[in-house]
Amino acid sequence: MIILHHYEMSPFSEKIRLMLGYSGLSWQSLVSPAMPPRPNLDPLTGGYRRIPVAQVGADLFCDTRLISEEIAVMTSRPELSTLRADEELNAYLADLESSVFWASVLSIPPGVTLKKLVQNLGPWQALRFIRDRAGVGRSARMDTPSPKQARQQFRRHLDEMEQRLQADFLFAAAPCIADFCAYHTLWFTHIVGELPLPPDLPRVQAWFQRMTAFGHAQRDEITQAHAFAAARENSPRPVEAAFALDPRIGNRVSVSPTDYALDAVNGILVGCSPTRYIVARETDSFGDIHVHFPRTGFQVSAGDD
Ligand SMILES: N[C@@H](CCC(=O)N[C@@H](CS)C(=O)NCC(=O)O)C(=O)O
Repeated sequence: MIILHHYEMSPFSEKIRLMLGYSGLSWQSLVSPAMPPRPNLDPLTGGYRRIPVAQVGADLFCDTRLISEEIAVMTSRPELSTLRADEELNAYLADLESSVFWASVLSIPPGVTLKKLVQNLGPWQALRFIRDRAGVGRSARMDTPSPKQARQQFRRHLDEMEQRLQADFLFAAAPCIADFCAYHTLWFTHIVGELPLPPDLPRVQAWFQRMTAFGHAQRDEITQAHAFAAARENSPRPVEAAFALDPRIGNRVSVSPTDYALDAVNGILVGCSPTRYIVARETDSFGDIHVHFPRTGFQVSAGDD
């Protein structure tokens, strides 16, 4: 059973929750704090700071790109994976995951963000959250737009979606990974940010309702103890022989994102496929853990000995 470490207001988590709904895959939910420290997760991943993370036993999957790939395999729905994506789709996804995502976040009026944070976290934690995210912003290796530019950019994106929506979904009559990547940014501005769906974009509105209707499938809340027991009582799944050919296999490495929230995970590189890195961590509490990262957006460097 897949465990999703997530929090309610997280747009990237919403992408995965909706994919689980679309696939009809029951899942276990462990709600993480909205900022580090994350006692439910840090001991498992060894320091990856982003949300969501998926867990199956002693395997941890970081980044929604890889979580989507896992759901695609588990549910035989290749349309949820980027593996078959052509150049056009890949370029569209890259834009959605970076500039459109930041345009959506920065479009939301600061007063609404503050209100939601205080409602969800209380005043003291809301303040901590703002300081935490300011720190993430300062260490980021990417440019973000001003709020005015963000609103214009997000509106241009929605106009382009309206044009693109000639069928029920963005690329065809059935949804694919792009629909889920586009959904979570609009979910964030509309549901979390309380901005109305533009009334002059009827296809975008209908698409949003169609996507929302997938729901979140059967979600069962679990405790940290349950997630830890799953890690302790299982071994990582075997690494395919074809993933053990890279000359760096067996080296101590450090894997980190290349754009923002740059915290690295250290361990031994045990797998390297065209799309993922697998890092083994030997832990006192759980035994061996494998942490999986997509190659896209992550870098591997020599780790500390
Ligand atoms: N590329 C990542 C992005 C994930 C991401 O940025 N998540 C946000 C929350 S929605 C995050 O982790 N922010 C920093 C944090 O929560 O500590 C993915 O697809 O999973």
